[in-house]
Amino acid sequence: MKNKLLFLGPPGAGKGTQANLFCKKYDLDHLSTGDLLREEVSSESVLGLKAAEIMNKGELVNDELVLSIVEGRLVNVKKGWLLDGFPRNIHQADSLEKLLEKIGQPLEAVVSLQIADKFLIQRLLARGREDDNEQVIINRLNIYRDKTAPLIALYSNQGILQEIDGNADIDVVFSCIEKALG
Ligand code: B4P
Repeated sequence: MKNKLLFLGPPGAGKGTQANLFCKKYDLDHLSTGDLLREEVSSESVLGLKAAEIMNKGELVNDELVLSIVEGRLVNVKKGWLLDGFPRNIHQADSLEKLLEKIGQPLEAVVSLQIADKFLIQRLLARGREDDNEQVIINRLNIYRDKTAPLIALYSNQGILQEIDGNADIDVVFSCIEKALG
């Protein structure tokens, strides 16, 4: 099973849900920039307060902050890893490539979870996190299309992209991912 992974997808596609299941079963280090940022927010640090304001508008947090969080974790990693929600734009993807080159652990596969907007909006409204209201969700979807979706072509050109239908039951999506990465 491949164990240097990245899960990509629009907000609510199930990246976090699937990454949790996958890391538990295959004992990987789960690196979710969303979770790490939310931890920073709960600590009420200066950076956390700044991040909260941006996240609650559905925008992307400053690249340098996110990169320093990821770098701090990846340089110490002792097992396989899964990046969830990072990179989210081309600049983050370039920086990731340099970092992985430095630590000699190239990305082995990228899972792109695909699902129509109407299902995403229903899921996120049902989840009801602070950044899950309709106006903010629409902003997050627009930013995804503009900044993050171009990464699909980037990884497809590198021959490491696996496209998975995210509009199915959680265990069905999970089996499809396992099959694609096996
Ligand atoms: P994230 O924490 O990454 O969250 P997300 O994209 O909204 O959700 P995800 O796709 O993980 O969905 P989930 O599994 O939870 O980002 C939040 C914010 O952090 C961003 O807007 C941004 O501000 C900031 N941020 C994060 N990373 C950043 C970066 N690299 N750079 C800059 N800023 C960054 O699933 C959603 C819901 O659907 C859940 O309730 C789940 O139970 C349900 N669900 C999942 N799979 C399902 C299925 N198959 N069927 C039915 N329901 C399902």
